[in-house]
Amino acid sequence: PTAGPIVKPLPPELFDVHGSCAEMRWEAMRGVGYHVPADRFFVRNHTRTPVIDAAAWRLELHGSGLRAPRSFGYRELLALPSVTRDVLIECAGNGRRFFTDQQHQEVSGTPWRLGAAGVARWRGVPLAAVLKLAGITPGAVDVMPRGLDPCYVADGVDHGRVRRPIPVAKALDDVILAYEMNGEPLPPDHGHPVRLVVPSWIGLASVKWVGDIEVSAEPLSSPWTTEFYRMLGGEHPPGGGPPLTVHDAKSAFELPWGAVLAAGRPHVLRGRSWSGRGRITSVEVSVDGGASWRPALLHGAHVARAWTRWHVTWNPPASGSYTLLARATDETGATQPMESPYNELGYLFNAVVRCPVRVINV
Ligand code: MTE
Ligand code: MO
Repeated sequence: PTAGPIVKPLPPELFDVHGSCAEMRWEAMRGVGYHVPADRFFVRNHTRTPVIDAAAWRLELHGSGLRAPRSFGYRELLALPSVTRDVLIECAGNGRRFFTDQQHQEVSGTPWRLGAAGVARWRGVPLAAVLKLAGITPGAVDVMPRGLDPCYVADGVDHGRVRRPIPVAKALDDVILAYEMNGEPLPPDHGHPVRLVVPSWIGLASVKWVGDIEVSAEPLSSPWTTEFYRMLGGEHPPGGGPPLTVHDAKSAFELPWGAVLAAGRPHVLRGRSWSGRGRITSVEVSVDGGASWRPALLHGAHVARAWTRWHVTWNPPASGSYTLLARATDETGATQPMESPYNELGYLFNAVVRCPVRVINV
């Protein structure tokens, strides 16, 4: 047990706290490199961070899609061949607040701005390797990891431990059972001792504090595929759209919300863009609320599964209020729209965000 739902310190200049979750303030990325340091990475907890003894921990694999049950200890996992990859994790609700603030639509859930996303360098064992060692059968269809954090109770209903099936094709593709974040053992808040990292998919798929994995020859479901994390209401089919998988392109400036800048001198506006659908191919910035756009300079554009950094230079001509916009296009040709489709739970907001800036004479 810990004092609060999150273990690490949450200084107000780095985080906005929403109940058991903490959002990164984007100005925290100014002067920081490509990766978000663990002490600045956003935290999305359904309940609270459990503190788990790695030496006593085991990962249990079981179910009708395995020849026999099999378990792995922490040391055993660390002794297997590892991979190290830069992967972005983003909450499906990132940007939710803009359904309300920009589109005047009522949605429920954590009111994130854009700070529920981050890239870290994850090291671990490919889930495919562990599934093969465990004797996954050709008939396996779904793989369901489950966390060791407390059961999730909402409105008096106990939904059990956080868990959600991944189709076997994705599980065997690029999923990692990660035990290191940015070269250090996973910190408690990010899944110590071991978590899944499921590239390009909504953050929920990346189950933290994983304790067991069910491998099944029958399709699996959980409240996280039947009730939550699907598009409900608005133009969506009755009962909701399919369970959410990949996230669309988004962009953020490395500025405080409501930044104040000096007039009459050039400013380098930096930001980052990402998409679960592939590489970012271009980013455009508007400093006049969308009347005109100009290309941002991308820094090393060829990154899948993570983000692309960019900048433009802006010399604000006069004092006053400005709205800065950034919109990215990914390799599928999809560009961030000016409006995001409404859904009651406020998932997958990916419209262009109107970023307020005040320019003053100094
Ligand atoms: N795993 C468990 N066991 N419990 C959780 O509450 N939250 C999920 C996912 N994995 C969660 C979990 C959600 S919704 C997100 S967005 C990511 O973890 C956030 O990962 P982070 O807290 O490391 O940023
Ligand atoms: Mo999430």
